[in-house]
Amino acid sequence: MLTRIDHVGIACADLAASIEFYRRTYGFEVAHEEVNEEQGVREAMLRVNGTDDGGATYLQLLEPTRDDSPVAKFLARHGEGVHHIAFGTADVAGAAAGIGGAGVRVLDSAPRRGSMDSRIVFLHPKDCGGVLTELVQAADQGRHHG
Ligand code: CMX
Ligand code: CO
Repeated sequence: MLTRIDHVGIACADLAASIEFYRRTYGFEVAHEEVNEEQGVREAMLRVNGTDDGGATYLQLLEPTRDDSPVAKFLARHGEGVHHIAFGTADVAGAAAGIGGAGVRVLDSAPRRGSMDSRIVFLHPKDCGGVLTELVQAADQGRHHG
């Protein structure tokens, strides 16, 4: 079951400049920054809402670390902009199996590591109405779901 929007991923050419835009324009602050070599991104998570409703929602600003990465390819084709949307779940493997069983291509055969030690899988944008979609299980979620 998908229970919330975890984050919206935004492709940007210059991470520091994007962080500064979101700080200056909206007052959002960086909650976390990391490099994920597997995904080929340097990223910043900006918290939009807190944990009152059981899970925070973030903007994920993404700058590519290498030219053959998904975000570099996206920037070359489309320029900066919204790259993907991510739904939160307490059971990412179960959610991916259910959605894959309904005919949507699941791009990761097993969950990979995402921001802040979350577990993530991607769904093909061509099977999701043109929206690259990510499923996220936060590090502190789903301990009792196996
Ligand atoms: N949103 C919507 N459509 C997209 C897209 C995106 N982000 N990226 C690619 N597409 C579309 C392209 O526009 C293209 O469509 P057309 O053929 O109609 O022009 C088609 O998909 C193929 O595009 P491509 O540039 O050839 O890209 P690839 O097929 O090589 O890769 C994808 C696309 C989705 C399989 C790849 O980007 C992927 O595996 N993404 C998942 C991993 C990822 O994005 N990691 C970075 C984020 C990490 C994180 O969130 O933590
Ligand atoms: Co993401």
